[in-house]
Amino acid sequence: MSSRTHYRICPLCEACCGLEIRTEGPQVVSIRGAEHDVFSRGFICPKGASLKDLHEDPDRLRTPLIKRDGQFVEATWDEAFAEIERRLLPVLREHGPDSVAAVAGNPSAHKISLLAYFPRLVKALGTRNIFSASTLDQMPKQLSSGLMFGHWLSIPVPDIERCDWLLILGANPMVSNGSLWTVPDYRGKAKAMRARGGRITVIDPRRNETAAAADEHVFIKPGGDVFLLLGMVNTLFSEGLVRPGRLAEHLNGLEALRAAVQGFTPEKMASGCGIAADIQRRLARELAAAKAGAVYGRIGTCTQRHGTLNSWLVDVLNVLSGHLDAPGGMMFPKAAAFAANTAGKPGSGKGVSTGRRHSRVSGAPEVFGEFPITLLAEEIESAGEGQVRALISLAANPVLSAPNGARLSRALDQLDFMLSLDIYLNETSRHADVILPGLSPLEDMHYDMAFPQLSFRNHARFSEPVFERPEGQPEEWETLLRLAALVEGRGVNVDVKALDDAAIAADVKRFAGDQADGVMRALGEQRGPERLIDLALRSGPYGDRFGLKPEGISLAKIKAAPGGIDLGALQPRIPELLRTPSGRIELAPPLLLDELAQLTMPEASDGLLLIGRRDMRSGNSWMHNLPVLAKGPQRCTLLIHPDEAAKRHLTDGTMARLTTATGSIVVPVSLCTDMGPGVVSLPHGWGHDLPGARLQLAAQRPGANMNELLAEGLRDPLSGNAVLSGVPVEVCAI
Ligand SMILES: Nc1nc2c(c(=O)[nH]1)N[C@H]1C(S)=C(S)[C@@H](COP(=O)(O)OP(=O)(O)OC[C@H]3O[C@@H](n4cnc5c(=O)[nH]c(N)nc54)[C@H](O)[C@@H]3O)O[C@H]1N2
Ligand SMILES: Nc1nc2c(c(=O)[nH]1)N[C@H]1C(S)=C(S)[C@@H](COP(=O)(O)OP(=O)(O)OC[C@H]3O[C@@H](n4cnc5c(=O)[nH]c(N)nc54)[C@H](O)[C@@H]3O)O[C@H]1N2
Ligand code: SF4
Ligand SMILES: [Mo]
Repeated sequence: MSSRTHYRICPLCEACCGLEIRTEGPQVVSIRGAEHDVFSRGFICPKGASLKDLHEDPDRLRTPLIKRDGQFVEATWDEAFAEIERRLLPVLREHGPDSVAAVAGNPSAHKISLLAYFPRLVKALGTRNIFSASTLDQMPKQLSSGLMFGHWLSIPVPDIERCDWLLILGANPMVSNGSLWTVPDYRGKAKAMRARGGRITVIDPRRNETAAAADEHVFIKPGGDVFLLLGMVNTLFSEGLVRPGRLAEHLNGLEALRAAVQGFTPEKMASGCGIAADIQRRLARELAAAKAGAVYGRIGTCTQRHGTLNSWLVDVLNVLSGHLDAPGGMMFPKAAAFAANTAGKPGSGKGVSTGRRHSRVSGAPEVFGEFPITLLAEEIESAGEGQVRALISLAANPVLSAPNGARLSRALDQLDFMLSLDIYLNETSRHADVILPGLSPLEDMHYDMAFPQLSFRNHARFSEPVFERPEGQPEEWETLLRLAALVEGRGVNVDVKALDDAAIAADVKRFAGDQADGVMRALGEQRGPERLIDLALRSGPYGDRFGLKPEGISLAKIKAAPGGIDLGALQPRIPELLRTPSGRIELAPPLLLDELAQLTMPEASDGLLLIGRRDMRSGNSWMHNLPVLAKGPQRCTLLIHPDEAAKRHLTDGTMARLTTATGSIVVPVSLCTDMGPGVVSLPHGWGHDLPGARLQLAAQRPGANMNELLAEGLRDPLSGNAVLSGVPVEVCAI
């Protein structure tokens, strides 16, 4: 059999590593980091190697499933589409567009087929009921970035290769491999930074793996970041350390900010964050004094009541200390394609707004076109005009990933119709009436739309499918276009190629105006996402402008470059990047100042607070069926300090019952001296013992679902993001 070596970008997390995959015929022989990848340079984590197991997983769906009399049966694609037409269209016709909700999960950000074509389905549906994993994750950062810089994805990242002082809050890149920061081999880069004399400080309620490899770790009370950050901003003002440097002429609201933070002295903030005033002051002074300093906050700072305030204050610190948009500080990537902050007129724009509409039951504002995913259950349960009666779930598993999965599970059973686009019959898709499978990543081409906008260095990389896809199985973009046509009433027998041609022609017209015909010709025989990528690259900031700039890039050039094209270190982008109406950085958006004015200090409590954690051999809820990842010790355990355990007669390995007002679960205990005072930790994404799912390996060690403990009513009111951390919990022996 013929041996071949392939280059494949890993779609399993935000690090986007280039992999070298050796195959013999239809078999994967080995997977390792691709040394020649210009961006990841050979890095790989255990999950990258699991692509073989994912490809071969007997439980991975390869044909559509239709539920008949409560049982899933295999079906052809035509039968599945006929069933969707028969069941979904009457709901739409009788109850209108809002009666069909759509929910998108994490993998939809990692697949161009999904990210580029899901919006076409949403547009065809015309529904306002859009939900996604974004409101379990980064919506606060998107909102604060939108308000400050003018676009939801203008998010700065640490320029780690030139940084000499880095403050990390609520992130664990040693394990997560980075988030809203595409940084393969964080470990190596952090080591190199410290070897050049740089200093890394981690603020976290647990001494996590990133803290263990840093210079300093400071425990914080879960949910307390807003107080620490205010104490630091206050210090910069009160000690005359505000030196925005080059950015001074691009700022709005400096005086309003100064006035707004005046009362928040480190002394007053200490009880809120559990960090002494002198430490808050020292951190602010170190940041101000750093030659190349950066403050980076991630999911731990977002999944809190004050997630948006935290996300804002992190960048306020970066601006005031002169480290935003400066080499070695927090910088804005310039992606080769698909970045809104490289399109349109540079320097100003429409900015962002929220609350253009409100959710029907709770009245929560829309943010970035979505409602909070924690409101999905009530929108299904509550009768009346606009009730959600059908759901399309795209690569999402909210039964495990969203708070109060038990309630959502019950709600899903009330739907008139549910369609899942998923590769597994799992805790969420078991509720569907029809499941349409996607391809194995090894059967799919890959270009990251989102993550080059968040990368530590600019680059453009593409990978071809490793294997041909099975006969008759569509790519997911084809499925999505076909569904869009179906809900538009065009029936099931549409010409997908013609739909794709029509869609791209509209894009090309917008970009090229009366040159559109020439551009269409230049795009040639390409179809689907590849044609989109070529158009975006060639019309993008490094593009060849279809021949006007012959030295520029195109998809063909990237394909021809082994390991992709390096586009250099990050460069300063302000003011060009800004899309605020004022053309300035908005330091004091009224929405945020109003929220700040209502801030109250938390009440002291002596109970335990629950936080989350991630594991290197896991990826949210869906990688627990892969042998290479599932082996080894039990991962769904409660980390608890030995002192707290002793008070409850718990010892290592015994079972504990965890109880909140929402639910109760039982998990094994793991004693751990790295926990902050009164803090316990559980990972999310477990609980694979629900009836009807088909995950044979995962079911052998199902773990328990942390989200059964979390309340769906707790949110950051500005962004709609769920509170997933710092939740009071009772722990007792059973
Ligand atoms: N308590 C707690 N809860 C959390 C978090 C936390 O820290 N604590 N983290 C939150 C975060 S950050 C996130 S992003 C969410 C994730 O929430 P979700 O996106 O809902 O969950 P995932 O576990 O990523 O599930 C992805 C789904 O996509 C399917 N899938 C995988 N690949 C493909 C594909 O190629 N095509 C299709 N069609 N389907 C595919 C999988 O089978 C699975 O059903 O979880 C959140 N939930
Ligand atoms: N191996 C692995 N990698 C992953 C994932 C996975 O499931 N497994 N999931 C991927 C996804 S979807 C995402 S979004 C990213 C997330 O990537 P990261 O943002 O790096 O997320 P975590 O590893 O959960 O680290 C969050 C940290 O926040 C801390 N924390 C909790 N509450 C608070 C608080 O109130 N304040 C502060 N300051 N810290 C707090 C936790 O103790 C934890 O150390 O990871 C991605 N990568
Ligand atoms: S770090 Fe992320 S992108 Fe890299 S191999 Fe692991 S899972 Fe894949
Ligand atoms: Mo996430």
